Amino acid sequence: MFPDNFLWGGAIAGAQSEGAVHTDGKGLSMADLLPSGPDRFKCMLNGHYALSHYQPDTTYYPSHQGIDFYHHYAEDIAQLAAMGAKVFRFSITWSRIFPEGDEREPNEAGLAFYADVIACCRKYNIEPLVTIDHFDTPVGLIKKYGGWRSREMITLYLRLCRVLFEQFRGQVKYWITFNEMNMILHLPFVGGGLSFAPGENRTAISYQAAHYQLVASAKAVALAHEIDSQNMVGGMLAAGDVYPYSCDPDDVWLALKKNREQYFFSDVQVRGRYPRYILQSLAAQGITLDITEADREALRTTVDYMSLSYYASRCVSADPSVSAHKTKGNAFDTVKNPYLKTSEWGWQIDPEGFRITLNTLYDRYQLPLFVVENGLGAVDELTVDNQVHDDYRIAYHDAHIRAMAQAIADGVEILGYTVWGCIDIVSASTGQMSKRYGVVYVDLDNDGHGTGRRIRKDSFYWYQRVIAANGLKSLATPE
Ligand code: BGP
Repeated sequence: MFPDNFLWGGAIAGAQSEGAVHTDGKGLSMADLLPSGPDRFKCMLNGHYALSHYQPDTTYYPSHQGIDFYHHYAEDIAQLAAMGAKVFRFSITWSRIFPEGDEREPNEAGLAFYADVIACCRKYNIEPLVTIDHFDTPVGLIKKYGGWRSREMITLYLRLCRVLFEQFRGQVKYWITFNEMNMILHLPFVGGGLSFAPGENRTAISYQAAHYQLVASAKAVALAHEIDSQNMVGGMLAAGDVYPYSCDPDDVWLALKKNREQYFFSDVQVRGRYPRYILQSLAAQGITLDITEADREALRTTVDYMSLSYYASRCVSADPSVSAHKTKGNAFDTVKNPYLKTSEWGWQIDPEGFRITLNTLYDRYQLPLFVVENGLGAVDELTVDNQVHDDYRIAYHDAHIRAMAQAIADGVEILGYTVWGCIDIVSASTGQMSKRYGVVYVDLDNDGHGTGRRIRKDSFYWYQRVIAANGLKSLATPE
């Protein structure tokens, strides 16, 4: 069913967990500009607005405190060790290492923090899986260079990579260059620190920024291999196949185009060159990217594996009367699929879609996959005797692990599975703590109030059994 060395574990991101927003020399990151409440999405969509409305004295910014992982990492990793985790995915907050983003020398206190986190993982024989950039471009780089619209970002990103690869040589083997690189097309400020002036061509600037990230990612892979041949570097997609709403060829063609929008990123990272469909599509829009011969040479260094987040499949229709009925799914809109239920936040729940997506990606690349995000954001109730009976989350993961087992039986190679938000953290899209993903509850509310206590949910003990049985228990109903 699952390979003996299958890496079961959990995942978090720095900007959603660390807090310590100014501690030990850390600079501001894009995520620190996102308030909770109704203004959050407006800030995610408009970087100028986020920067001009940043009011830390009067507004609550969830990333500023997170779940204070910065001071609780030892306790939190011990929880994961008790659960039997084999791998722990976390991200480097860029502005903790380079506060403004373009310093020549790194902030030693920031490096020391991650050295402690990694040593803690190693102490428990937990494999660190490190995301180098997870939606937290330093504000200094946004203000000075316009984020990833500037080619200069490649040099600055590689300066960060070199420091990390050298500092953690032999202690970290698994790396991810950019979290959900395709997100830059949907949330350019979140994915690339991009803001746009009136009249600017957002598509052209977003694809140019994506190009710079693709070049930076490929150069990071080459650098990682040069510094330590044991390094395994992955790209990452916010994945989830897009279904045609009907067998109408117009729907099927639209679904193919929508899938290409996400697979463009993994096509370049796995095949080492631009697919013709994207060059034709950009040319048809009058867009010519700044791609040098040196860029093309750099892109020929390809990733060692492809990682993905999977929350749900999506659906498209060419019929406006059908496509008007939408629901949410991560940052993507989707036509509501009448065959699927949704979470309390409207995200569709489709374990079969997980099996389909894994097969599609593996058929496309014949490269090992790593599922680095999967989970259910849900409202959890803490009982008076400090229990969380999250059968709904157990059912979600049981169905998705079952689908992953089927994908492996179909022939798909999967390196591991890290449940998203393994410890309750701040939701990226809503800033809420109440949208909980964890198998460990954190006693904080949407305003950051609470004891911060960590409490194991029923799903913690269920997942512990799944890991101990290397997945076999996932096919059993929870005891
Ligand atoms: C992905 C991000 C994660 C995480 C996840 C869940 O896009 O990589 O950082 O946030 O979405 O989304 P949310 O936290 O908005 O519920």
